[in-house]
Amino acid sequence: MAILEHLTAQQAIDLEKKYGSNTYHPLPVVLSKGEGVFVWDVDGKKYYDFLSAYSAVNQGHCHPKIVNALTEQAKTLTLTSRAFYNDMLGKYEKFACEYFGFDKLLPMNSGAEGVEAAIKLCRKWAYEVKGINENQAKIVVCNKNFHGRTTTIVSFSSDDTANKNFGPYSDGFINIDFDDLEALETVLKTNKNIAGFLVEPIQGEAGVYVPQEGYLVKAKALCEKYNVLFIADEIQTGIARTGRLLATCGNCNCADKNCSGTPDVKPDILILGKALSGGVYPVSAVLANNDIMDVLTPGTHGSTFGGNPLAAAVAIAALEVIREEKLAENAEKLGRLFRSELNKYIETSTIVKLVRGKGLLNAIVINDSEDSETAWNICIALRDNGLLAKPTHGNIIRFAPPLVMTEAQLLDCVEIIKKTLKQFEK
Ligand code: IF1
Repeated sequence: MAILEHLTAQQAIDLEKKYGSNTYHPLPVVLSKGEGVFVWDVDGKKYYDFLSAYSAVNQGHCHPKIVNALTEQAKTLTLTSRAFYNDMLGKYEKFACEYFGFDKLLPMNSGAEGVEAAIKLCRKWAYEVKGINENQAKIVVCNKNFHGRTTTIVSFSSDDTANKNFGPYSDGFINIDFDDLEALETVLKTNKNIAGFLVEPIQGEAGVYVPQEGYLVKAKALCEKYNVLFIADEIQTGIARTGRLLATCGNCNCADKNCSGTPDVKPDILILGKALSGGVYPVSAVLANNDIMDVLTPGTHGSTFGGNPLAAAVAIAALEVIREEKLAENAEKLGRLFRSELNKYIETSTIVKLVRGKGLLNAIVINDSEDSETAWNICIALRDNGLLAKPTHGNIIRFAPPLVMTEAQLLDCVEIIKKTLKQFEK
């Protein structure tokens, strides 16, 4: 088969099935093009994308400004390794540090690498600044977390599928419940060796769990009280997705004009990924101030691709788009509209229990058992009606469209979702 031959949907699916490692269960739709809030399948059918590659494509598919930054930089210089300087990395580091209000940035590629780097940074700080005895440092994490797929990260996952038979597991993590301040205080009080608290501001994969108002502020205060680093994994929630530049964003000195009310939490370590590149290239980053970041010295961490000029050019453009197109404001406004429209529907619905979320990171909970096929079948019907979404944890459907959506498009999507749900009402 010639590599450029046009594939039918079934051929594409069969190829993946035969030659690809069987690590996913995709919705049966084969995409070949994307633009803004839309994607097209190999037969030319157009869909609203309501997943945005798990919030990587916040700026919309193939955003011209980001793609232009990618192609121009690709023609000039793509990779030098960190053995030499390049003329893009410093520019990007300055831009991103000022943008998010931190002293320094550590560039990585995937989200999981960002989390790994944050864990290493936190531990080194614990030994060299806090004074914990060697190899004794613990990091507190939450049950039902999702932080990536590396051996260390899956070691503290509470999801059987993610971690069963991948042991022996990495030591040094203590799991507590998410959104449970008492549990956090108890663990901080009873253990002198806690280095950090790693948390997602909203638990995405777990089913878009928004913590109670004030949880993050109080958790940060507890961390300060016990001299423990507050590490925010904003890989999914960050970069305008939840209606602000960051879901933890408040009193920080970042550039987000919307950023003033609660929650107002400035993480000690901030991890970003996904939309940091607008979905065109893997770019992740760890940000912290000098008192923490300066524990890393030459040779203690690195990556062949981390901080390459292509990533730097793409990330600057992706962050500029967020600001220029006021995507945080748009996510906030459309998110409110989305939940209020769905809530009206839910009043008389038997199939949907509730809608929850923040900004344009939302989910509906289907009124059926966790192991039922209902959410999957609804997603198939949504696909047939021109909208792509995916169930998470059985009976929950995540809705996270690109943030460049217009109000008219959102209302169009609400109609598609309501029409589809009606097919499943009893
Ligand atoms: C997949 C989930 C979402 C993340 C947070 C770190 C990472 C992720 C908060 C790791 C990644 C992705 C991974 C992706 C599916 C997706 C996902 F369902 F698995 F949990 F978004 F909800 N921290 N989440 O959400 O980043 O190394 O993947 O770049 O296919 O596994 P990564």
